[in-house]
Amino acid sequence: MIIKGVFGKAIKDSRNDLTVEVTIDSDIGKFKSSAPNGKSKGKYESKSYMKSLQKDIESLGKLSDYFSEEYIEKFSDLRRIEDIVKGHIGANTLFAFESAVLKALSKEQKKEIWELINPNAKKFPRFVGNSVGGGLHSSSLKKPDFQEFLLIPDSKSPKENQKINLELKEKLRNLLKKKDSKFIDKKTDEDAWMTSLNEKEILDTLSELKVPVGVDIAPSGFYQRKKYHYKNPVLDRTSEEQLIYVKNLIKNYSLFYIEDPFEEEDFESFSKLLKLFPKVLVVGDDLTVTNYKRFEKAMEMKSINAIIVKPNQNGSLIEVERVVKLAKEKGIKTIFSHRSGETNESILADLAFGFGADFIKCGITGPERTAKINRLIEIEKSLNFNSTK
Ligand code: 2PG
Ligand code: MG
Repeated sequence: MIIKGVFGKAIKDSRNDLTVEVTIDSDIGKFKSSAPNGKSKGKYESKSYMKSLQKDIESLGKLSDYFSEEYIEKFSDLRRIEDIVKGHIGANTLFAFESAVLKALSKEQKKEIWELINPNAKKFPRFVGNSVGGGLHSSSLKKPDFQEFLLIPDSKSPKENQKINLELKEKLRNLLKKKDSKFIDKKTDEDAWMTSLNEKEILDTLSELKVPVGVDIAPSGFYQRKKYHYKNPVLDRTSEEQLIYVKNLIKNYSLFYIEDPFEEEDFESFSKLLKLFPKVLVVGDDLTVTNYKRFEKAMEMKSINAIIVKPNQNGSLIEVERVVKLAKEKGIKTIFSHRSGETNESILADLAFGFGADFIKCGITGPERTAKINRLIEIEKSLNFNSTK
């Protein structure tokens, strides 16, 4: 496949913020893809745009001619594109560009996108569904300080996983209505329930659902000057106090999964927690930012046993592949994840399935979230269909 031209365009994401859409013109037609946008971003994430979205779009235009020299035929050829654009565009633009290239290859070779990564992929990721939210993702005045409360049903089937999550999320609406006098059916950025309850009250409620649960604390949004500043109720915690608090939550609520329990520099506290709870998933997101070097450091320090993989945190799908490879070598679970500002792009599902992700973190409802979920269900259907043929 030969790329004849590349064009960028600004489009709106689910939060109404601008994000980038990239179209490639190739010898077999036009293909486009878009990138999501984070709000609670890690300090060490790759820059979404080199200087600005507009400048990235201009840079793509200027580079357009260079790609026609390259014949692209497999996933690893993305590296040649990266060599050309390095230093000229940011992570969001690169991710959208590479996704569009994969779509073109998939069409040309009559293969699914996931097959370009691993034609023998079989395992479906288990769902980590965001059901209730707070922190930077909630516009409510009174809200939980933790960013996400996650439902993690134990099923190997995407269809079944989604059915369970939808039922549980509906049940949760009624439970929250009873407990939260301010509950008004409003949703967070990721289409999870907004509430004025605090994290303990929410975890009490979730325990009634009898399903494995997790939290994404995402404390980078409320950690300043060496303290965690809680607002609901108002209380400051030092790192030591945060560790004790998290320990108690894991014990009292039998948490299955805990993402970013500490701020993004604190590899040590992650290690202490993992040592105490080797069976709980201690997950790095802002800590590791899908970056190979940060991940290596987390490995040296024994800080995590699971890692969030957000392709646009890095931009390069070649680097994403390296991160996933390292995770597999080290027995670290991978969680492919959406961002809070999403588009209708569904490629995350193909990447998660192709790379053999253990989990996929996504919202449960809303068009941008269900685009990914439905794509996984579609892959499941196609494989079942082929195996019964
Ligand atoms: C997170 C993400 C996605 P954001 O912290 O895990 O849920 O949030 O996209 O805002 O960084
Ligand atoms: Mg996170």
